[in-house]
Amino acid sequence: MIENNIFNASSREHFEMYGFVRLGCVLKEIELQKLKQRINEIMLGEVKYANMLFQLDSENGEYGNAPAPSLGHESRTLAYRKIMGLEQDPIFLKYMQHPVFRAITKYYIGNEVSIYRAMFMNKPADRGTELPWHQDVGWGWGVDTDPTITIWTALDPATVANGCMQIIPGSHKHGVINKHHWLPEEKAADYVKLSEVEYLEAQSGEVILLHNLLLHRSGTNPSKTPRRAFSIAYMEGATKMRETGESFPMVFGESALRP
Ligand SMILES: O=C(O)CCC(=O)C(=O)O
Repeated sequence: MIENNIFNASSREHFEMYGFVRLGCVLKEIELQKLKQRINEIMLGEVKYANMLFQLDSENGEYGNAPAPSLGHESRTLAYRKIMGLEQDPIFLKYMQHPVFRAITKYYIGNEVSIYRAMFMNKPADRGTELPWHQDVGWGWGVDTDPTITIWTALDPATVANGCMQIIPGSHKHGVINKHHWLPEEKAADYVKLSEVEYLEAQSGEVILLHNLLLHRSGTNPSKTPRRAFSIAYMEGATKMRETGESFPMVFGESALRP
């Protein structure tokens, strides 16, 4: 197994115990700037890919009011809430295939690794949409395995003021609470104690490994600075959509995409 000073025995122990671990920054500042520049070019329609999904924020910040995502770029704005399909972009794909992420996915998944999603998650300045407490459950995603690994990277500093992620450390140990993803209202008091909520503030470029069953949420962004992030859900290469049998883009292994 590849050891490095970021993903090592002590980070694995922390991840297994708490359902998350901070891995620091794996990119040089100049490479981080390229990711930030590229996501802005994609939001502004200066770089286009046919199969990317774009979603705007909800008007009132409520999750249920967020508009449905549209396929392909529609409007020139830095206020997108979510963009999926970033593996189509060579700069993002190269980042997704970083050697540290290869070591992590090899350890927890194996040689052949696909992605459920390569997702830009944004809380635009003075906007943002509430994301309620949830786990990222394979059943809810419609896939035939239970993916466990998400690698989340802050592209801007994530703070309490601009809607950083909130988590319940150790909550992955409950297993699947609701196979449909969301923490049901009637169960919230059992699983979310305010004293246990941790605000996952992060520096620009900081990478956090998350267990998919870790309860997490995030709020809106009333501040004047955006909170951009990039989230990659890795899974076994053989994973398929339950209903259609469709498979997913490979990022590691024999038939991995190349930037
Ligand atoms: O970035 C956020 O606020 C939440 C992201 C998330 O839910 C995820 O990456 O699974």
